[in-house]
Amino acid sequence: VIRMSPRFRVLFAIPIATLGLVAFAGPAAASAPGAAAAPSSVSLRAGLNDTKDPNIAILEFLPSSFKVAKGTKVTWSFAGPEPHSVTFTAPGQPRPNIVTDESLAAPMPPTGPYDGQSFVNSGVLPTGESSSVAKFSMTFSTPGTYTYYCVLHPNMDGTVQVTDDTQDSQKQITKTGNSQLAKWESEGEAAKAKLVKTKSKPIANTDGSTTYTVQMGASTPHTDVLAFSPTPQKLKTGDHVTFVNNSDAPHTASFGGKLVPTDPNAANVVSAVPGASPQTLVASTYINTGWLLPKSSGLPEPVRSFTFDVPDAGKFTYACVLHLPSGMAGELDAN
Ligand SMILES: [Cu+2]
Repeated sequence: VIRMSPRFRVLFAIPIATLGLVAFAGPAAASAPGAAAAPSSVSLRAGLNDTKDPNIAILEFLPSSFKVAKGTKVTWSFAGPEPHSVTFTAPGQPRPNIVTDESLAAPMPPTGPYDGQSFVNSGVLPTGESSSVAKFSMTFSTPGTYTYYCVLHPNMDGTVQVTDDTQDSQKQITKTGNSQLAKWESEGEAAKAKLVKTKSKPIANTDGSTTYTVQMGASTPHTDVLAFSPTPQKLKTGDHVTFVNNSDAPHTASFGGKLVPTDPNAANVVSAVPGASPQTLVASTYINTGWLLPKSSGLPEPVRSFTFDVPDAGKFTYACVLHLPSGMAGELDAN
């Protein structure tokens, strides 16, 4: 046993105490054992369209859930073209839907770090025909689990888990988001392949004309296919084409080429123009189904359908105003 004299103990004590003070006051003290150093910001995607086929909109946050430490800035990017929102409701508040509340298109950002007690909304992004990626950021102040959703796609929801000090790395968030994206893209591509093979079901009428059916889009649990099923090949003067919405999204079939409005919420897009089904097509005239609501609305098929009579030979182009940015359009060629 080596005994130190009282004088030596004092000499040793000074540097150790000094080191201890430095360590306590320095940045090392912030890392408790086992806690990863918290990055100050993370980002993820709020849906996007399939990079190989813009007709396929992925209706999921990528990833659908992640974990952050309080104080971390979270940024959602909206590449579109199908728009989405990041929307948090206050405790007990029902989820408002843009079909019944148009004001949800506008942003209502948090006034400071978010504690889960108020309504917060990114608004619908990206806006207009902008091709740039829109962003929305917020910081969480209070540990807990917060769910959020998209006001346009009520089944599209995500979860943020806020902790005191642990969180997923940006690398983990990106990796999980990418693997979910690949899965949902395959799901959407299979549904698109099926939609483009859908026959137009010709029905022979007693007057010698034929009525064909065109399906408006298709839906899977995680995607919307924003395309029409193939238009009839043998369409003749006097025939009829019935558009029917059996998908989970609202759609329109709007004829008139450049006369078709681009704002989905315009009164002459929401309502049928010039009136209820059936309507006779007139070249270079705006004729619109109005919003045909999704199958999930519970409305019977005739209410989700609209018939056009084809009076003349010619080409009649049509588009869905709600999904123009995703390329939802078609053409009737009558002989
Ligand atoms: Cu549509």
